[in-house]
Amino acid sequence: MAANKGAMHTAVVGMGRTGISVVRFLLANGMTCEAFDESKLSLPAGIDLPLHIGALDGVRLLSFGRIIVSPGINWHHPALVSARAAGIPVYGDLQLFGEHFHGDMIAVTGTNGKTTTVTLINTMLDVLPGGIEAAGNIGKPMLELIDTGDQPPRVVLELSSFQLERAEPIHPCWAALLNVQPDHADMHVDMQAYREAKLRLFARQGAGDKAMLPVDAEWDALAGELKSRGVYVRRFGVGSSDGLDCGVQMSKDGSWQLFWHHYDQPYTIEASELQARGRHQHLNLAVAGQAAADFGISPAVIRQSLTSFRGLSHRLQSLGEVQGRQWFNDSKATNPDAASAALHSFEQVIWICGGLRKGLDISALKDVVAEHVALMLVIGSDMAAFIALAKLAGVRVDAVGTMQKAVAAATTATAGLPVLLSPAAASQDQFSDYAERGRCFADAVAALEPGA
Ligand code: UMA
Repeated sequence: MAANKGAMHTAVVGMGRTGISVVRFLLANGMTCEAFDESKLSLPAGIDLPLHIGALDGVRLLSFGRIIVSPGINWHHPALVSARAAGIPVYGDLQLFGEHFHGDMIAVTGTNGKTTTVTLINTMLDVLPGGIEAAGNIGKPMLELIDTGDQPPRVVLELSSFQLERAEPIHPCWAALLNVQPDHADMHVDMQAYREAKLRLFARQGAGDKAMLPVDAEWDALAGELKSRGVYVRRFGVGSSDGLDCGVQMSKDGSWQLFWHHYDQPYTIEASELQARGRHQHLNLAVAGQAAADFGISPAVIRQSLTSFRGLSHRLQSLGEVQGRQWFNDSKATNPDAASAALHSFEQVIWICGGLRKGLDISALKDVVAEHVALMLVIGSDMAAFIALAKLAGVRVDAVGTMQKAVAAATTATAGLPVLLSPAAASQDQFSDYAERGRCFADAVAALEPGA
């Protein structure tokens, strides 16, 4: 039974990074709360409040004035559904942030590429007076930026569909949608619901704001609607700098350049000057470059940032040459489209894949696997689907099970071929998260005899 039934006595559900930041924010602002989590854990030192461990108790939750839910807890959890039905406000940390933050908000969503884009925007806009802070799905809970009362003048938020679905729409002055590709089928009712959650990013934009959308026709209607509200709409993709705001332009001789616009003037970077690998990465770079230009960052600073960027850890990250072949860690590829983008970056590759499929259909990878994969080494729990994919694509497969066995098996495969870990699946069946999975891969590669 809740000890305090004040109107704004809050139940904070989920005690991971988000939940802890919510509790700290509420306590710092003189509000009372109690903590809930379905896993056995304890609260960090210095946080003293009732902690309820175990399956969420829908009846107990009804005694609170509001419920703040972490992004990783299913929005359709029966306890949350019944609380909403009873008229109790239920929302996530983004709503609290939107209500309390007063500076400029830049926000990026999309299935893939968010962290790279946000990291680059954060780096480039840091030269502005007062700098900038990055938060959200990138790993730093957004309320940590404002729980002391001091606020940065501007923030760049990486927002997941989970964060967007459980908050009243926020109002970013600059917002980008990078892509919407199948993911999180275990958490959203269907693909439409997933897409709608992402589009909430633009719901409050109006005159004076900027929105960045892919050039694909499926986004034309949204672009038209935003323009009718006075939003300045930018489009990115692969095409000409005459028709697009930023992206990658192909020349007749087969060379290509990355481009963005500073006012009406196009600026380009030759492919050979870039260190980041993969077309999907280059588009993220272009979007970040355009964001920086829109905030007045000079072309020289943008050029320097984009050409020196080598990619983030676990995102098509080169581990160098060991035993006569290149090794690439793309552990962050937790869905089929992310893995597809990585596979397209190689002619032929030994592909380490598998994990938790999150209810997604991976058979659509058939063509890219048939064209770019010489051998599939499958790890993790959802093996059957990956073995079926190998059969569909007509590619040799070995269900090795663990990362160590996958790395060992890769060393005995066709000489010289690069090895790519790009799982197309989540990691939590064998690891705490994608980063631990990537580190496990890197450690196994580092443990190989260098020249054997
Ligand atoms: N929990 C329950 N019941 C559940 C699920 C979780 O009680 O059904 C509890 C867990 O026991 C745990 C806590 O909830 O104690 C974890 O909450 P959480 O999963 O929301 O994790 P946080 O640590 O708060 O991290 C969240 C984001 N996690 C998810 O969206 C799953 C982090 O994104 C984000 O960096 C962080 O907030 C700060 O904003 C991670 C992520 O995987 C990187 N995001 C997904 C992705 O990128 O694909 C969307």
